[in-house]
Amino acid sequence: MNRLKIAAFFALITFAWSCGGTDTATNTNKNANHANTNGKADASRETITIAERPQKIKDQMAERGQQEEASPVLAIAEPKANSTVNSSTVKVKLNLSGDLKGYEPHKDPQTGMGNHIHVILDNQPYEAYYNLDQEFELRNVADGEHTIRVFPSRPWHESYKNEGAFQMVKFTVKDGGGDASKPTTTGSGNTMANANAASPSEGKAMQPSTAGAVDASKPLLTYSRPKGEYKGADADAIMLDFWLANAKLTGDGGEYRVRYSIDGGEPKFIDKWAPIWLSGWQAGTHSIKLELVDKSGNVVDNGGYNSTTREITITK
Ligand SMILES: [Cu+2]
Repeated sequence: MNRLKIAAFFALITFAWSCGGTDTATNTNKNANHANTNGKADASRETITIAERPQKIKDQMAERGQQEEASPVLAIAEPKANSTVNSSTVKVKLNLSGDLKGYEPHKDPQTGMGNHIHVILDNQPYEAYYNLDQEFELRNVADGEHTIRVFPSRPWHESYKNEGAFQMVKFTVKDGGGDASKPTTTGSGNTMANANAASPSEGKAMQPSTAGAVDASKPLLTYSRPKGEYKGADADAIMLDFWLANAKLTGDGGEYRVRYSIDGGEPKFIDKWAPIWLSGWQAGTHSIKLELVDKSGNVVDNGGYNSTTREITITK
């Protein structure tokens, strides 16, 4: 009993000391740009905390009404599962069904926003697909095995999480003639994957783009957000969102946890499948690591997809 008390006492001291240390650091650097010379944020000098869903998003949800209750279901018509594509240009065709309640992918020309589908080649950052009537192409896809993952998203990039929303196919590009020195692009010319990029841009493509040994029936965490560049008020609270297949988190009655770490800082856990918003970001480049772990904290292996690190840029 005495031992326990002593241990508790020391734990308290350590806690108080570490809190004090954090406070001092925060106060000292309150108005400083915490990005160091290479533009990377320093985890020890920033305090990122969970924030409420921004009012702007709550307002948009209220405006959308019924659409929030939609259950959009996707099917990947092309590329066909386990097919071989003899071209470096891979056409993606999707069919949308389900209880849509007015949900329709569409980009508002005024705001540049709208419902859209997140399309993910291998474990690269997603590409937004707004108009399902228009073809969507992945160009310069390298020879080898690949995966495509898709799920419907809201204008603020929060995914729909209903049954059937998420789909994944494996396919192979063979003798496609892709140029490995050039990036993989979408039909609109956006970079999808670039194994040879000297530095990542827009949080995209840092790893060579090939599929891992992914098993569609095993627990699979799909990183979705954050992505790219955040400016001004958009950086006040940044959404972290993901898709979870074949796994339930502990808070949802399951046995898995989602672990995240910002800028290599202290790991935190998400135990309910829902987006979180994080505030306290400093200007500069930040890394976000997102992992699916078991109760003991071990990453659940599934072709390497269950541990993903992304970079985002914040401009104030
Ligand atoms: Cu999006």
